[in-house]
Amino acid sequence: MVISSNSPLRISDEVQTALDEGQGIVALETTIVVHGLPRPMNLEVAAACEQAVRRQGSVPATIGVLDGKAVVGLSVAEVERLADPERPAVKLSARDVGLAVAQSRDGATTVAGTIALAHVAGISVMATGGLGGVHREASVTFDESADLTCLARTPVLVVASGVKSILDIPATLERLDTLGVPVLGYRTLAFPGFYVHDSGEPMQWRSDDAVAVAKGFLAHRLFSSTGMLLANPVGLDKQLDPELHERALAHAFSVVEKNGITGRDVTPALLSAFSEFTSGASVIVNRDLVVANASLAGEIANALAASA
Ligand code: PSU
Ligand code: MN
Repeated sequence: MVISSNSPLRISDEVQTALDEGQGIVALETTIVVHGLPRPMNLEVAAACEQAVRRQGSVPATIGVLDGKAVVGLSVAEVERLADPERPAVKLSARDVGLAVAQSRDGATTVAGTIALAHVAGISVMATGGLGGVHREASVTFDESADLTCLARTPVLVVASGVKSILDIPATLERLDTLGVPVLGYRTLAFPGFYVHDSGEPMQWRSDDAVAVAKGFLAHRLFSSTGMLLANPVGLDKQLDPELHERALAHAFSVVEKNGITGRDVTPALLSAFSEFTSGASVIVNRDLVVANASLAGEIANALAASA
């Protein structure tokens, strides 16, 4: 794709070269950096993810909206600028990207926003920590992340450690089923619970190495236009103690209820109560799993490039 200099989409030179040469490329989101993790760990995680992708021989493409451009391949300095608390960047799902560009806003892209832009640029693999999903009170609020419907219309493979346990995990899996998005377990048939290795929900499919995942994704694309979720659990040695996880969850829900927190404030409140209750251990788990997912995505992108 030829993008003129005044195009609303900017692809970095490194990513453009990788596209031209058919190298493996991994898209990385910025919402997790700007809104999902505390400073200064957020910037460390962003850098570690890029490094993990490079170590697998692929090229990272960190995505966001900066100075009125949708950028595929933000530099380290640009990610820092996006995460600067002095310049609040808005959270951009797929539907928001165009308006953010038109109104010259800075924005961090969610999984949905990131895969939408990745696909436009010609990138088919993305890594993140947790996919958005169906919220527990969704039968009343209709709160379901646009990550799910976006994945249903965007042929990108997303590597994630399932969805956070503050969400309704069985309902999220049901929605992925309805939407025709396959869920493939990496070396497991137990759907991961983000902080914990096993959410208790089963999956139907597994692959045990990057080449098998790449083969599965390529075959899927012959028969379907949806994306795919690769569920890569946090290592057993790195997970949050499942018993502590259960107690932290109960605590976080009680804090939200006691304080009458509702709507968009619920998720941040739950996560901060969770982090406080686990003395920061939940944030460390979050860091470790995101970097592991970036590494696996790098390996898969490499395998896809080799089979092209
Ligand atoms: N899950 C996490 N950490 C995150 C997110 C999800 O464990 O930071 C972010 C991702 O960017 C995801 C987004 O795409 O939240 C989903 O937000 P919403 O539910 O508003 O669609
Ligand atoms: Mn929502």
